[in-house]
Amino acid sequence: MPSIDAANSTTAGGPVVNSWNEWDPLEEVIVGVLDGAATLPWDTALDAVTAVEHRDRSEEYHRLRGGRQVEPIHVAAAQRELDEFVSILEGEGVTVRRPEPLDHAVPHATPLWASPGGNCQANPRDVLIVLGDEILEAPMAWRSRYFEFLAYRDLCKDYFRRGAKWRAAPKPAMTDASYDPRWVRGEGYVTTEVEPLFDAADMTRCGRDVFVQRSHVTNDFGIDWLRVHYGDTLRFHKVEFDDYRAIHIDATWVPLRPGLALTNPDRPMTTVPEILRDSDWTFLDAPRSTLPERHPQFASYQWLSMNMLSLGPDKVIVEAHETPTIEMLAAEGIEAIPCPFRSNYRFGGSFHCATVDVRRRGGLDSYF
Ligand code: ABU
Repeated sequence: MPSIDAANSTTAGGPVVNSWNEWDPLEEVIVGVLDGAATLPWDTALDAVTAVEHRDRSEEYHRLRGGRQVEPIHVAAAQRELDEFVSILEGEGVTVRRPEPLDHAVPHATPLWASPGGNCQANPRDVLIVLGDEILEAPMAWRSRYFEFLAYRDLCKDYFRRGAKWRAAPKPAMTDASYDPRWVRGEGYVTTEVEPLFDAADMTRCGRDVFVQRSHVTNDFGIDWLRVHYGDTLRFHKVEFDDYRAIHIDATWVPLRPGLALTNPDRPMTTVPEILRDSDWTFLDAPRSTLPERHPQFASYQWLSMNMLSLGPDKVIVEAHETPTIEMLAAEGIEAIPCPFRSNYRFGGSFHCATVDVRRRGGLDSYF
């Protein structure tokens, strides 16, 4: 193993892990993989984030297929898109790293619970977040996602050996006490407060200020844990939105550069931190998606049009069919590189979900 001091450098001589916000120029990124993906098993936690429009159909599908390998026909189209996404990134000079695929189509269990299977490693954003020069593994909140961190362990070990800080939040017990049996759709959250829970994708970073969504997968205990562990450097602001199936902030509130964020017109912010009330930022409602309303998962996927990846403050990768979004970005002086990605939505997200920005060129700053 190389010594930490000997290896703590990039080609440019800076830190190997460095990312303070969502928009600084991107140098290195982890992109998820589809190999080993399984269909999520049905449980209360999945029910809570399922759109009411297709809840019954989803329950039937996940009860039947949950824990089994995703059908190859669904993987093939998504893989072509993912390959194109990677070649765009590499063409832009970004170093792309990939996780080690795990087989999720196997029973998952601890001494406290069992699940028919796992999920996938298509969405590293949910599991890992870079806060400055540190990689943090999120505790997660679903039993099906409990072991997903293992897919990223080789990468984390490599970054650590090369000088990065690496921390894992406490692994939750995820007993029945973590899920509210009296939870009712549209009223509160399915996760309780017995232990810290969060998915990394409920955070969005704006330098010293990090906004964290209280959602069905992130609880107040989890937000408190973040405040205690990073409070010397970062300020964590709890946000909530009018979204009965809230999970992850990256199709709801998307900062694009200092002073400009995209907002979701269907999900107004209901818990607004002081720092946003007095800010001079511009909040632009994202255009509606061009995804056809007849799409069987329209209610779940329509806002993935907002789930873009910034290559820099004036360049983003956007889903190729989203012309209104591309035009809106152009009007703001932001170049949108189009890439088809809709076949990847069934794995849970779009470009932001499918990545973790490991290194961006830039340092810690305050933008509010
Ligand atoms: N991370 C995916 C979020 C999807 C949504 O909020 O609609």
